[in-house]
Amino acid sequence: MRRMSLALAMMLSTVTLAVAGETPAPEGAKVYFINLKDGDTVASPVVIRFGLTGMGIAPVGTEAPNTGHHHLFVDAEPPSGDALNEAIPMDTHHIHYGKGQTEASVTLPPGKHTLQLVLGDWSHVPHKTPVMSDRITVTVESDEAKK
Ligand SMILES: [Cu+2]
Repeated sequence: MRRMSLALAMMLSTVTLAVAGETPAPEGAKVYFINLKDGDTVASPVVIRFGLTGMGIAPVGTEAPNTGHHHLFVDAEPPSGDALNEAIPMDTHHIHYGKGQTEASVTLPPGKHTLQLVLGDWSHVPHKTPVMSDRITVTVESDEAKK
């Protein structure tokens, strides 16, 4: 009995591994910034609206075809290599919108920042054809400039 459940557990974990990084994205799916473009100057906190065409939004843990949730990369390199098959890190440079949010108010320190949207699947892994926006640079004005 014990042996059987171990075998079952191993089988399940193999299945989970095989699924990671394998979620397909439909051809032509695009994620983009609705209200920001490269070179914009913004005030912090900045409301960022996330656009998605060709796919739908689903919260974390909901596995449905052609869906995912948004991730905002702040001053972070685009995912490449092994990272494309792994869950997107969760830290100040990689913000997850796992409830299915399509906009967020983001606080950024003054100065130049790069922003990029990356769609992740139900387990935070980029899709098999990664769905990523252009990486844009925005300048956050200082408090002085706002006066
Ligand atoms: Cu995520």
